Amino acid sequence: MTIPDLTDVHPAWLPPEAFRAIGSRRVPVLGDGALVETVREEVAAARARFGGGDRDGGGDGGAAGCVLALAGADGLPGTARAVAAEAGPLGAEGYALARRDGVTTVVAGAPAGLLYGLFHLVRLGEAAFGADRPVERHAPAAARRMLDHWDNIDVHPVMGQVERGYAGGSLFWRDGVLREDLTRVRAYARLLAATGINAVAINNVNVHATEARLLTDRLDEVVAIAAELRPYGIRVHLSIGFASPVTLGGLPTADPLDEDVRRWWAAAAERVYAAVPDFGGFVVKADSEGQPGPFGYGRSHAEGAGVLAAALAPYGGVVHWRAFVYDHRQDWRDRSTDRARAACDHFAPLDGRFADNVILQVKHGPMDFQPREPVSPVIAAMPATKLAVEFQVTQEYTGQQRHVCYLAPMWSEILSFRPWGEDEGGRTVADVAVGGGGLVAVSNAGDDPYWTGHPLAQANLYAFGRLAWDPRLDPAAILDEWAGLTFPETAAGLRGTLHAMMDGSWRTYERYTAPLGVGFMVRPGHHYGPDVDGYEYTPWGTYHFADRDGVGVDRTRATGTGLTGQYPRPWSEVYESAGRCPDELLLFFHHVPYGHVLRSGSTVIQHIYDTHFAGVEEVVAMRAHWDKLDGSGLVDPALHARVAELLAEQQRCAEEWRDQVNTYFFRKSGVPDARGRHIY
Ligand code: GCW
Repeated sequence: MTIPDLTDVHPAWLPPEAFRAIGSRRVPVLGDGALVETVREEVAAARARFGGGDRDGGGDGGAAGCVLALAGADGLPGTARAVAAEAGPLGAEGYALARRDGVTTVVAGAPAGLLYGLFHLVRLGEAAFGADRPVERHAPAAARRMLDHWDNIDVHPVMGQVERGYAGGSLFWRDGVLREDLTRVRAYARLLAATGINAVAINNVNVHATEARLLTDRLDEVVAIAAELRPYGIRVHLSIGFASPVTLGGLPTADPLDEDVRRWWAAAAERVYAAVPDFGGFVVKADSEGQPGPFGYGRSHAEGAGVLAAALAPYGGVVHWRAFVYDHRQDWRDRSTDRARAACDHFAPLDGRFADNVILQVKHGPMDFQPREPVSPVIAAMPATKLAVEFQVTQEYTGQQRHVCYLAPMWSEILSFRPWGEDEGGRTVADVAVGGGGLVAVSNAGDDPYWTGHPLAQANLYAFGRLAWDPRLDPAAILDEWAGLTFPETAAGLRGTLHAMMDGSWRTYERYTAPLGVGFMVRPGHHYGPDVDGYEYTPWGTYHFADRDGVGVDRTRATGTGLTGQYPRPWSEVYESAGRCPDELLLFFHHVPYGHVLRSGSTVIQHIYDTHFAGVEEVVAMRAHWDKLDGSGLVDPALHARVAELLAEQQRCAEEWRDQVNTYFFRKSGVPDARGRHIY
């Protein structure tokens, strides 16, 4: 194995410099196993660059040295033995870190833990080699920390190479074929491992004809990608088409209860595991936005998932079954259908009926990755089912990687939300996910030289991995970590600017786009920029119902669609009441007059005006912060130029949002801005 060293691609959070502290020391690596080998090679590459070993010699790592070891390794030095004994069992992925008598020790119970321990040392840098440190234990909260790629093999006529991808092409495929050189995939795996990610689904959940064949005659491509991800502890998962027994197998049906169908899936899984023994499992989008599913055969989603689960079970594989099921051919005139209710209506009755190796993958909100939604009611409704919570790192609805929008504060808020209030021991969304199927997110990476299009969007990818490892981490602290690694020589000078620009950027984005949780108002299809009525009379179920008197969706039990009744107390009561509902979700749950007074004291209409003016001003301030860095030497000029150009677009787009939203509501309501600002 060679450590990928790409010169034409931005190194993101693993620039060579980040390895200086390790590379300038002698660091014995003790233990066996493929991932220990990766650690050994990482250390060797760092030493080759920074000349370690000539300075601090000695079996224990020398006076200022370091030991990385498996707890049971032969020849474990005394200090490491003591640290291991003190740390106790560390699990499959945990590690312990200590510094005493001038030696920094990382011990792990298993090879994956040693890899994560190495990257922890990278994060600490010189700080790992200073004063003594007592034994600290680290282990991931969730066992599976996964990224989904919505990559296509063939360039889709509408969605392109990567559906909702804003960072160039796919890292895996180009124009219908697997890339010949997969070095970047290896480098990607390395970046992900440094954040704690351990599973990647490589293809789009909308499985088209070519991509379906990854399961059968294109399996060698899965083998090749798995080989690049494996050295960094990442398992490959595959999105499959539910109708594959028909489309690939030539069977007359894909009915999950049909014996031939069961046999077909079992044989398919057997072939996959023969080729990829550590294969993770299947991801399935069924009966959703045109994808086939069990409904087509009169079967439930538990039965549909069951046939796949049975096929994977002998090998320890899992099914990620997506809960994103709703009627996308709704009649906008039909006021009784509510897309936000759909997932809970479909899935809650199935609680307890899914096989053990099925994970129900639930989008964090009841609609669709909007910048502001309540937490999905499914999360509290299925105590007997393993749930994974799904986030969208790719910024489909949050500025498409042209806008700075640091999403960790949103994810963190969701993860710490208590669906039962103080009941149920005050359990949080993170507790549900961690105790169930873990966390999953749609990746924002592509073949762009900065990986994520917008260089600052790298922070979102980094932060997702870190939050999946530990959902309690503070988003601002994650930003510091990311900045420290990404800009190792200048982070101290950059931190203030990055915090000023990024900490509040999600709320800034929320301010200049759709107000008070109402959502959408985006241009149909590509979803970039404003179009207040763009989806209002479409079949997609995403409406705001603005008229001359008011705006918002009545989802109360009293007079609306009854979504509030899908939540347990206290939220079923809080959301039901326009007076108690948090302002930021008011229009998600209520249709109110423009003069309705918010909890903040402002009226709805004045809030719309104020936040839209403020949102643009905040973007202007962001630009001023960034402009000050020009010529400062703190960031590479090319990176500076790329961000500067994107900030100009962000401002243009934010102004467009402001002017369209304000004008629209001024014309509807006839209420002037109390502060007399210009509305068109
Ligand atoms: O937000 C919507 C996107 C679709 C996507 C879908 C999903 C992959 O607009 O592009 O399809 O969500 O999550 O399945």
